[in-house]
Amino acid sequence: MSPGCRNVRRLATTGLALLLLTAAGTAVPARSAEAAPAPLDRIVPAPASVRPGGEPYEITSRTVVRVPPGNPEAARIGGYLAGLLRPSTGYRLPVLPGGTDGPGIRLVLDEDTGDTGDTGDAGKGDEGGEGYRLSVTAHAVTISAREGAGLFHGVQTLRQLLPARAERTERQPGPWTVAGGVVTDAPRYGYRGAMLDVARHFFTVDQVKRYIDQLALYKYNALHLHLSDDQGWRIAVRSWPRLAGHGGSTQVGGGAGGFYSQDDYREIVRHAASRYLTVVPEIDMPGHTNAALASYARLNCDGVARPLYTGTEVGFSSLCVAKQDTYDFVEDVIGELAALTPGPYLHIGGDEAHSTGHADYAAFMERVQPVVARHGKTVIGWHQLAGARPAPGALLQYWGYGRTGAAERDQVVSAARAGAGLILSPADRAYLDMKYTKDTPLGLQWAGLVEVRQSYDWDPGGYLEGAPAEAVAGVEAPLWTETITTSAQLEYMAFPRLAGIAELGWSPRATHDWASYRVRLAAQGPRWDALGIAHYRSPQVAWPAP
Ligand code: TNX
Repeated sequence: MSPGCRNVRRLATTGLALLLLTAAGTAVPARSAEAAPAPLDRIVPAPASVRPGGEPYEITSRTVVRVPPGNPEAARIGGYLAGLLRPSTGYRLPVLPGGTDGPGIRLVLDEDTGDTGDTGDAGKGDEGGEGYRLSVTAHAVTISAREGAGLFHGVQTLRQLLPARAERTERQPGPWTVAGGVVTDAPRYGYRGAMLDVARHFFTVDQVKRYIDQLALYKYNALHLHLSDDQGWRIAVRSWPRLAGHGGSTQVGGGAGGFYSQDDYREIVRHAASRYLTVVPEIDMPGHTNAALASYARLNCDGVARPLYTGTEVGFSSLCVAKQDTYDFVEDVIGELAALTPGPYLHIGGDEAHSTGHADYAAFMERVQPVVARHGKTVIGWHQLAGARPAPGALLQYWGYGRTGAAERDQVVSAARAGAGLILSPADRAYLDMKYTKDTPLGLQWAGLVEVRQSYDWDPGGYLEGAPAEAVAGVEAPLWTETITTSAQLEYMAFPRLAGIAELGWSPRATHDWASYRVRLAAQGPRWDALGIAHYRSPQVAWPAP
């Protein structure tokens, strides 16, 4: 063998083969450019701990997925993984129960996994069973977890360790190599949400499912659906049929709008559950209610139905706090929604109630919060709920930012000190509808311009000065849709910022580092391309050439 030839051999194993071979004009390799596996820590959100080393594992035509026998949930997760990889690899990847000592990709349920011990501020002891351990040797990839949620998150990690082309739906060249070593991982926070405003513009069940699949890739575990607002009512309520039938018949700009039947909603809940996300439904009250006030005259203090509204002003509508009809409505709507929703939370809005006097607002919330509790759910409200008396156990979703007044902030801090939980969605960081730069064609900018670094570089644990760190339940990235009408548009606003908020919710504080994040984030670009996810190619990130 000539020295030159040996040289090519050696380089082939380091992943430069394609480049050199084609530059030399000698051959077109059957294997792709990225022969070297991605480093074990090149994932988003950053894992709690990584110990690289040992031989890599290669997925081949003989690879099988092994799952614990007699466990339909693990079998389903195995099937999900195989289903992701079959189209691009072209391999059969059968899912086999048992034989978890054998070679292959192995899913293992194990009581002792999940407590990473070294995540420092994880603090919550992985109550949700979301932790996992991923171990890679030449023999096998083993994902172990205490519960299905952990296995599922481990599968997302494995996905990101494979080349981006693994996400494509047409057959791609190999190799499919995963770096050797061990990842031990568990979330910092138990609540990691994304909100979709389906009220300002309606999004179909399929569009919502697509977003759920995208959230799963970054280990989100909650989908908050903003189901009602001035411009539209999006969920069928049997006892008040005009809410959806009339209130759902338009949207911002005057389009046809739409609503989810109860079966549609169940399907969203089911799909979310299959991706280990819980659905948090929101009915915004007492403001943001024009669609309801247009549907039923008796909800108005003057007994006159309001016209439907298709503009983008806020703060002009209010339920009639003095009327019993209002509480009949609340009882029925919350009752039906609670019955449809397996998750623990029900969001009652409470923001921007500028047309409801303070005393009325407080009185309204005094009556409504117990209804939620009676139907077995925990209240979430926008942080203005701190201006009333948050029910025991309630979570306040903080959407303030630099310009939020001290009095308003102090009220939230006091409520947190008194036991309310916090979900952090600071508008100048976590709002996915804010423009990235002044040239962003979509979105708003009332909270400022939110570039990728601005969105990532803050700490949920210390954001609200004076609030106890234990009060922080997690983070949420809201996407309001006044300016957004298509999936491509919502993806463009969400990506890349969605990935950064996911990391703030999942990764230990000690891993927080813009320099490392931007490298890991850059590696997501080709993955989004492969998945057909529109995104903003921020100049703050050194994306690989398309
Ligand atoms: C404020 S944030 C709102 C929404 C708007 C959003 C636009 C919050 C609780 N209320 O009604 O859609 O700003 O960014």
